Amino acid sequence: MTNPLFDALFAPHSGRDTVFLRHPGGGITTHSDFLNQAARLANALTSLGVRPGDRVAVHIQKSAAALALYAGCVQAGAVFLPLNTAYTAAELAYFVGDSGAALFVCDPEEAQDLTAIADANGCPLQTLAGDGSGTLADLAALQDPVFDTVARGEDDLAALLYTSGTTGRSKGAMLTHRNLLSNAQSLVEGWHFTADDVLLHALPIFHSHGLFVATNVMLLAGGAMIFLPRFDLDTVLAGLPEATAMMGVPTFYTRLLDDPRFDRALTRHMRVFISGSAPLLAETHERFQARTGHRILERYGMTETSMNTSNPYEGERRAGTVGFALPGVEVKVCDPETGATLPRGEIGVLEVRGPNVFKGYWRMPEKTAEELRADGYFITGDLAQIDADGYVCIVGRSKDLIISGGYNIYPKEIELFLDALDGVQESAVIGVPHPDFGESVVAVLVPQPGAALDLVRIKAAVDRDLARFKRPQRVEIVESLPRNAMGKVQKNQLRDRYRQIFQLAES
Ligand code: MLC
Ligand code: AMP
Repeated sequence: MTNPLFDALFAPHSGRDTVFLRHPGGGITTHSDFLNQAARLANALTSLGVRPGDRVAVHIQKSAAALALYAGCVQAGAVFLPLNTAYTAAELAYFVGDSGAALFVCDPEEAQDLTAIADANGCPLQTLAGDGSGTLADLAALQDPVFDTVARGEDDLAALLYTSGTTGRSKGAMLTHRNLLSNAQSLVEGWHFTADDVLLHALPIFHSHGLFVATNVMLLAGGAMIFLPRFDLDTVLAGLPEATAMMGVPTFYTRLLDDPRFDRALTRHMRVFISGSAPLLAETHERFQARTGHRILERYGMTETSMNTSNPYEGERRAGTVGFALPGVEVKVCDPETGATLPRGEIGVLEVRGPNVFKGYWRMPEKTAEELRADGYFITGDLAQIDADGYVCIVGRSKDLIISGGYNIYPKEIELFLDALDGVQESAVIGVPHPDFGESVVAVLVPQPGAALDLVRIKAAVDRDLARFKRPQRVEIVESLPRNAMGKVQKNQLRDRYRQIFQLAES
């Protein structure tokens, strides 16, 4: 039977007693233990009625068990749908409903709160904890550690990853076996990963970066991962001597640079540091080299496309750029109005095409048609320029998006939420520079005439319904929003007005 992703990433490790995961505190997970657990979970999923093509929504802590569930879903032909652990119940209700999930797996501690969501969607709820306990784990323990891998085609879905949208409604990006496998193959080759590598993994595994870039690459290369539950500076510093490679968002690297223990001696043995998900300031790049002697390898990607471009492993890693298109990927810079390709050196919207580009948005054909052209080019919404040597440089965004610590926040979603609150006439949500997160969220509120805004109640509503990373870090109250002649809110003016507030607060 063929199952492209399982056959390439997981099946080759069956029966291998090599180390796959090293856990803080000394424990390990071998490849064969991992594969056995994946097969048990695949049997458990099947016994719960999960069929090929069904979505399995997963809201659990980062752990070996969570990765085994990913593998089990792929083996059973199901579509893995990981959800940010920071999401609130209100946010989760949308994803479970929209995806039509056949199974919802959550942490045992939140089962009570999430039962209503599962029931409302006619979807069974199972639990799986980071320590490998929970109802799904109990069921898996009774199963055979062998599973007859379900056959899938290259164009079948392997994962559904939700990404927010400029309209405020999250869209499920449909990722196929071909999308994920082709990207992992390009990255292993391009970044020279082998079975000798040990990747320091401190990213979350519900996003493309931690799951597909980091984990798929290491599975394909056959190496090991130091698997940390989150980015904790001390634990990362302690793990570095055992690692050969690290992947992270820019905040990881600025936090490391802020610590004097992070120096040349600690990093001398490292093979590569890779950054992405948000712009790495050229200044961070230079400071990193001055401190460690290493030049960070910056790459560029998206949920919808996995990775598109990368600086070269060999050759110049140019600060402030995201390098060249990966093999098989085409990139072009286009006029935002006409879509015509612009001459080299001009700034326009970046479009990408290749085996990495997703199949479309789940049950949203109109949205898909707006962003994915009939000729296969995906309109990224990022503004780019290609320099004389062919290096792609991301210079801004045409989409209204904030990236905080590598997490995407769509202002429209927060604005719709704030506008619906008592006493709020309208709102504008902007991103402004933040020394730790790169950008951070500011909400500018206009009260209804005669209303006095109750900021305590507003905060309580925000805290209840919005994931932490989306919550405005500052709320400003103004009489009116700046608008142009067409009535459009001038967010640039607001960004200029509040540009300094986190800088001033931190200093
Ligand atoms: C945590 N908080 C954040 C935040 N992360 N707030 C804004 N932005 C973030 N990114 C909240 C916490 O809940 C807490 O809230 C407060 O901020 C301080 O937390 P902290 O201890 O400083 O945060 P920490 O847990 O250390 O997390 C920071 C981080 C983490 C940068 C390590 O956010 C992270 O791992 N980011 C990686 C995101 C990622 O993987 N992105 C890839 C997307 S895929 P309170 O209320 O308690 O103060 C993609 C494609 C591609 O984009 O190209 O890769
Ligand atoms: P996401 O939707 O979470 O997958 O985020 C994708 C977005 O992150 C892209 O469209 C870019 O705006 C941004 N991004 C990812 N990598 C980089 C990078 N190296 N430099 C600048 N922006 C990046």
